[in-house]
Amino acid sequence: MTEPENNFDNKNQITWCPGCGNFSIIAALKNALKTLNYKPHDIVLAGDIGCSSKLTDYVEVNTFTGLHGRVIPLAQGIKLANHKLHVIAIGGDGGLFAEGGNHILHAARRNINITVIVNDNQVYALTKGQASPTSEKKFISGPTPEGTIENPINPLLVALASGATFIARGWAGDNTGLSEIFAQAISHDGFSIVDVLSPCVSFNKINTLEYYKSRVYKLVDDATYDKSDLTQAFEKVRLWGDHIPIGVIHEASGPTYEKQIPVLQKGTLVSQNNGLIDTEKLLDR
Ligand SMILES: Cc1ncc(C[n+]2csc(CCOP(=O)(O)OP(=O)(O)O)c2C)c(N)n1
Ligand code: SF4
Ligand SMILES: [Mg+2]
Repeated sequence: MTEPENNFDNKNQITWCPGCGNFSIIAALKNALKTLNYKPHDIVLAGDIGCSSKLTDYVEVNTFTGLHGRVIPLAQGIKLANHKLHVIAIGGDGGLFAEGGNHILHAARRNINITVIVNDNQVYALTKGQASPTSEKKFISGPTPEGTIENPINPLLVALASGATFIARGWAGDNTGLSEIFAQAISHDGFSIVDVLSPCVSFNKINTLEYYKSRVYKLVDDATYDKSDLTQAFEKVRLWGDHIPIGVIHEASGPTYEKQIPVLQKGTLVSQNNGLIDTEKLLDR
């Protein structure tokens, strides 16, 4: 008997604002999971806190939500407990690049096989629009009425410099392209990060869909671009302004963290424990 088609849909009521970039991200993600022919029980979506992380409520897979900024440690813990699972961490630019900014450096240098998807709306959206680490300089918000005086960070440059073996930039306005990027990121054997330029229609009136429409171009259309070449990747990832490349910027291979841990070669930790861990003994120690 063939299994019924799975769309990863559930019945939870979606509470995002109409026009929010999260709609494109969730559609692209479900489509990527379908393309990869993954089953819901093989996937864990780990969420941060924020509008973006509500996505975990709307996809019919295993989910777990932690504290703001801590989704990467959470995802790594899940991966190490059961490395057979496909683990995807979802969060926003605030949680992932401010509160939890340090975690990207270490997950990237470890090359642990998880995928990080960032809804980069360049604002702390859930808390009503404060400037985030990727907000453009002079961004006006409640706490910065005269505009921010800090420069934004380039998160993919940071990830690349930390040793990430897969980095990509997506755009919510290109849903098909986004889905292809997600599929490549999730099937990559190692740490992958996709930074998605995504509109927050309620609190970011600068970086709208229209703003990016005239600026983005697809790297796949550039036949001379070699994503395995680190020098080219460093050049491309720094481009910003009138011409912003989207697509896979860098992909390389290397041993994953999990494959270098001897005990994991005997099977998953959960299977070795029969799913039972004596917490009393652990606490006594
Ligand atoms: C440690 C901590 N700091 C602050 C908050 C309050 N807080 C909750 S959501 C949020 C904004 C989230 O922004 P972002 O991560 O960019 O996600 P978005 O809502 O934009 O998708 C903040 C500041 C919190 N919950 N925990
Ligand atoms: S506040 Fe912004 S990010 Fe949050 S749901 Fe509305 S449009 Fe989306
Ligand atoms: Mg945000």
